[in-house]
Amino acid sequence: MSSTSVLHQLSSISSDYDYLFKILILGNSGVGKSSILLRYADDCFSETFIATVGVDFKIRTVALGEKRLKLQMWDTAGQERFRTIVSAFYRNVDGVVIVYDVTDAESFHAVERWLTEVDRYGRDNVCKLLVGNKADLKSKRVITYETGKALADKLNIPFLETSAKQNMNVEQCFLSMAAELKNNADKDTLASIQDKARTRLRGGKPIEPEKCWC
Ligand SMILES: Nc1nc2c(ncn2[C@@H]2O[C@H](COP(=O)(O)OP(=O)(O)OP(=O)(O)O)[C@@H](O)[C@H]2O)c(=O)[nH]1
Ligand SMILES: [Mg+2]
Repeated sequence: MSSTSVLHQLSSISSDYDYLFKILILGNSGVGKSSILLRYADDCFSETFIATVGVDFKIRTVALGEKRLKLQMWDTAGQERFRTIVSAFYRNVDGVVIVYDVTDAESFHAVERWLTEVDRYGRDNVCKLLVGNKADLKSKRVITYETGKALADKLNIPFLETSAKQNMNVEQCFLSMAAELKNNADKDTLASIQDKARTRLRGGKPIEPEKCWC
């Protein structure tokens, strides 16, 4: 997050938002990444599966307290043949949502591989969220809530189950990510102000942070 988030905030001055965050949605093909985004951005759902080609994105601005957060959400193709193209989009990402399908064990086992890609191509301190989608398909479920939660706990990342079809937890998914991104950006801004204050020298001695700003 660090400097980029600070820059985001600076560049947003006098624009229609206070924060701008880039969020990448990752996971195997067919887990419902596009459906989750379509539900969140346009409140629609389609049973027809049209695999994403490369990447696509949607924007939504949300209010959090008195601040406006502009979320730039990148929907990626899960198919193997797009892996190289997609990896180019990890750079400068603030948050990633890793999605698996609760009816598809292979998509669940692929979660750690997606996270390895994030670590390899993304920057440090990317916010992460694990999502088990298609929770409405109760009779076809093979990954229990507890199994998903245990993996998230092991990886030390938050976890949600969603249904794009039934509009369950979809809003929550992006709102919780947005809240965490804002928290981190605020911490970064504070740390950067304090750093600047500490490095200003007067008579060879560092000035206490509060004295720099009076
Ligand atoms: N029952 C149910 N079906 C879903 C849900 N979400 C998505 N689907 C279906 O799953 C299929 C795949 O959904 P997509 O959103 O296109 O999957 P994707 O992850 O974007 O796939 P790629 O673009 O190939 O990476 C579609 O037929 C959707 O209708 C859900 O929550 N419940
Ligand atoms: Mg898609």
